[in-house]
Amino acid sequence: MGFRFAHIADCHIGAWVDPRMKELPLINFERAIEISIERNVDFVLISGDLFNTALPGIDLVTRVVKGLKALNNKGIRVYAIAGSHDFSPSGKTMLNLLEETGLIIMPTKNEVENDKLVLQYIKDKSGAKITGIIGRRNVLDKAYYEMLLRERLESEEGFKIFMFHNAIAELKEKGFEQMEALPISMLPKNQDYYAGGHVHSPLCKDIEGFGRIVFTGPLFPANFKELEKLKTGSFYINDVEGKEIKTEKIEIMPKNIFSINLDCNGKTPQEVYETIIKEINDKEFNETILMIRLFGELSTGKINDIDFRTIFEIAYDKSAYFVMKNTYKLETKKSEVVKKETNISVEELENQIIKESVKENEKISKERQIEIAKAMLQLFAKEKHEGETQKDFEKRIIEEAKQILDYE
Ligand SMILES: [Mn+2]
Repeated sequence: MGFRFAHIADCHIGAWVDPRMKELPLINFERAIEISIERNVDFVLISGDLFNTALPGIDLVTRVVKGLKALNNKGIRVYAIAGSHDFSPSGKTMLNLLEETGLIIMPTKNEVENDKLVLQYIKDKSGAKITGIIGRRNVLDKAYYEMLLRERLESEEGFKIFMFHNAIAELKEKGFEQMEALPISMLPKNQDYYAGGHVHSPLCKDIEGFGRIVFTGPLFPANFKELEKLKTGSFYINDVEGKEIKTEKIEIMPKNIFSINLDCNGKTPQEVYETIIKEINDKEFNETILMIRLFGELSTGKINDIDFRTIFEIAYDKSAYFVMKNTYKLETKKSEVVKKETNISVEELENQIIKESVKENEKISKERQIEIAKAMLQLFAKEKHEGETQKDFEKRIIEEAKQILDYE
């Protein structure tokens, strides 16, 4: 008598800002649920980062609840742990609310006995035993692993699943060198399935003495770089017979992707513009996300001299679903200013760029220019209040801008 379960992680619902992109992680979440129901899974695991933030918008929560309810109606259990993203600094998470409603079960209940963290397995109706440790930002969860009474989990009988949300040092792939990670020795040994989250790259590996370790990859890529690299969202479905697990990766992507990767070294903004136009002119972009990445050093002019507005207009006329550009690695000829150091905070970087950009001016002192620039940056980061109309919001921002500029 076997059973089947789905393993999902890193849905990052709410990660994209634009409404059209924001919709895609939701579509993939709903699709993963649909597939899980079609495939008659006994239960679903969600290994952290269901939401991108601790307090996601009501519309997002509603859609997620609807999906969970569909599973519930079919008698499919959902086991979820919180990840580094769906946790506020004070330890609050929307998952607590979902648990209260009975839509999810959090298999992370624990006790501290003689300074040791004791976890209990929850026994699912299928017979699987499930436990886990939540993920925290900045690997704060490492402390839990340090306290963990591993022997208790290692000696338990039956088919055991350990859910976690952290990277494993020995399994880090290229490109993840910077990511903090736990040494594998901190995990309890002798589990059948390690349902991982946190690493946004799919991986399935059997490790001697441990068991099958699976990272699902994001259910929908959470940013430009991930979308460019992975081109799809993914999750896993597992068939279990005794101690045998058949693991199947499922890829889901609601849109096509078309990438333009252009070396702009020695090109003028006009030449860059013309090259992109040539690339897109003979194409249609139905249901396609157009991704434009520019890199290298322009021979003249500024990045903003590239006529992106027309490029975007043409692409949307060719019915692109969404167009995005990335000029992070594009430099202008004289831009010592933007030779970014990676180890400084955003604020420090802003201050540095502002300082290097202000020029001597008869009317306004350098200090005053810096003060204005900083105040303006803060002002433009402000968001609309709950219930405030666009018009009132604009008025408020303009008024505050006038105050900053001392403008009557
Ligand atoms: Mn994540």
